[in-house]
Amino acid sequence: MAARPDTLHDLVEKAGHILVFTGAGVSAESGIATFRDALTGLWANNDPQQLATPEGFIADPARVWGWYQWRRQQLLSREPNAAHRAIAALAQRVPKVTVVTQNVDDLHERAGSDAVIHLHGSLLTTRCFDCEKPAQVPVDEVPLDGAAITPPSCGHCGGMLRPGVVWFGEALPEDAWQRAVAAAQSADLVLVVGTSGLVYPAAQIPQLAWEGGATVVHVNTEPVPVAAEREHSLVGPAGEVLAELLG
Ligand code: BJW
Repeated sequence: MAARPDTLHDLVEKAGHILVFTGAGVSAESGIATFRDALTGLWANNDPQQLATPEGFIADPARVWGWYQWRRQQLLSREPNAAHRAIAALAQRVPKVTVVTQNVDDLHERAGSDAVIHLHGSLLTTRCFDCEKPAQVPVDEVPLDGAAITPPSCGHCGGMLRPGVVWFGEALPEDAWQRAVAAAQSADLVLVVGTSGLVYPAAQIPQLAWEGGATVVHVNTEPVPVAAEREHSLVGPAGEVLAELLG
């Protein structure tokens, strides 16, 4: 449904609790690849089944570990963009803002958002594939290109270390999921920023909020089909659209 921008501005100004639900598109303007872009996405030249499943890790741990170490290294050189900053600044004006992200980067936190809920884990954490104890692994300073690197061994049980992210077929962290559901149930406005909405159960969050009476505003470079009342699509890069909407 189309809405006049001043109507949406009013919704932001009057909201008591805004839920910001983000995906890879919010970090695209920081130079971090999205997943499903046909040309530049992380899956364009990679099979998700081989890189983002426990089975893929077992089949070729060095390939998967090397890919994630390359992404960790890349993240360290990236900075939050205007979208992350606009979202962080929102907390100064609205009684309550909850940021729920599917992203495994830390750009919301570096922009100043507090208590960000990460549904798909973090690139910056590592744990044992077998005993699940956390471990600290520095990022190599030597430039990595995604080449295979044997994962380090767990100091407790000798198992292989793995990235602290959620792969396909794995459960989301229960506490993060419960907090995201609770936020969806109490928000009166949801900004859905830069996600294809294809991956479940995360994609249920905006729907749950809508069912609870919230207005849902999609911000995406592609138009998002909106069938319902209280649902709007704003088209454009997240940095620009959010600066306009929230500025
Ligand atoms: C811009 C922009 C700009 C670009 N500005 N916009 C129900 C039905 C069918 C299947 C399932 C189902 N329920 C579960 C499943 C299975 C599966 C699933 O959803 N599969 C689908 C592919 C069909 N889900 C799971 O397996 C989940 N686990 C689970 O269900 O467990 C059950 C269980 C319970 C109990 C015990 C055991 C199991 C886990 C899902 C984990 C997802 N993990 C990944 C990888 C994380 C690690 C890593 O980074 O490598 O998470 S996959 C990947 O997709 C990543 C993302 O967080 C996620 C979502 O992607 P996102 O963020 O939407 O990115 P894109 O690229 O898709 O979209 C970017 C968007 O931005 C686009 O729309 C652009 O247009 C836009 N954009 N530039 C604004 N500048």
